[in-house]
Amino acid sequence: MSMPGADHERFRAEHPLLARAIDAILASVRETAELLRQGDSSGQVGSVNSFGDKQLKIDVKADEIIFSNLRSCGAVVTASSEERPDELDLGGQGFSVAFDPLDGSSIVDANFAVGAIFGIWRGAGLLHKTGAEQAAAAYAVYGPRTSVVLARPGRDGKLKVEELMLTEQGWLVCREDVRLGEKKVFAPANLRAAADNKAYADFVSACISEKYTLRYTGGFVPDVHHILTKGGGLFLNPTSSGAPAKLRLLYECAPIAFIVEAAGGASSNGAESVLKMKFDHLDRRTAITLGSREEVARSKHCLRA
Ligand code: P6P
Repeated sequence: MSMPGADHERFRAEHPLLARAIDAILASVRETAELLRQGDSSGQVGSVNSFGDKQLKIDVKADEIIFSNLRSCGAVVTASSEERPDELDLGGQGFSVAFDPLDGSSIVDANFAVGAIFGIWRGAGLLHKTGAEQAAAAYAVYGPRTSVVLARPGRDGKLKVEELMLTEQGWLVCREDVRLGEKKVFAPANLRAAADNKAYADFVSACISEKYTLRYTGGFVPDVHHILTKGGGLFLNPTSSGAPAKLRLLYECAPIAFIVEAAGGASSNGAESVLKMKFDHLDRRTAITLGSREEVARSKHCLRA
């Protein structure tokens, strides 16, 4: 089940190992979508991952599916997941992969759309790298449809952002060139931080008085996908002393910011693009605002109380 079409054939010829890693991700997304449809995996397994998050059966199964496909594709040297953060040697050659196998598992039982997030770096090892060094990044949205948004090297060496849709005929390209506009939509995550982060509370009030459209589900991936699908907007996750950073830099923010910036948007940790932040440890978390460039510029001051 590989990437479709003539442009992908050229990409495969120019980047054979990267194409194999991406095919392994597409195969994993297809299997995970099937698992979610079966619906028998949302119960808790009673364990927690090394970050202390309760694990659902679906978290563990999705994690196993991805490691298995990355190992068998032969193009992955090491991989690390939010569920098993120690970098595992997968015996391949070419790339290292970091992933969140199922982001938003806390809303699976409410039957909300959830996602998976993948970052791909050249060479072995992820520690002390930055998001800017990614070779490619992808996220999957498991909603009424299953789709993958992928940022990868394009024809002229620039990054291309495209959307693939899973159909009965396999993966089809449904958007050739995903670009961000400046739509007035906002997705305020970690809203409890507004209780002791006045700048955040004031920013949300300003969005309301300026008649922004609120679109927030509690799932990082579908909330960002809405921004990339509807022509722009802003996802923000500020923090405060009472509501510290929840999103992880390596497994969530860096791959998503790579895709958003490749689509003409911006990201910020309040001071600089999150793609400049080093993975000085694999569990590093960060406040983040990302989306349309102007919206990121006007919101980044409220990221830290
Ligand atoms: P809050 C889901 O558990 C998640 O990690 C992200 O997908 C989402 O953006 C965030 O948590 C939601 O956090 O505090 O707004 O519920």
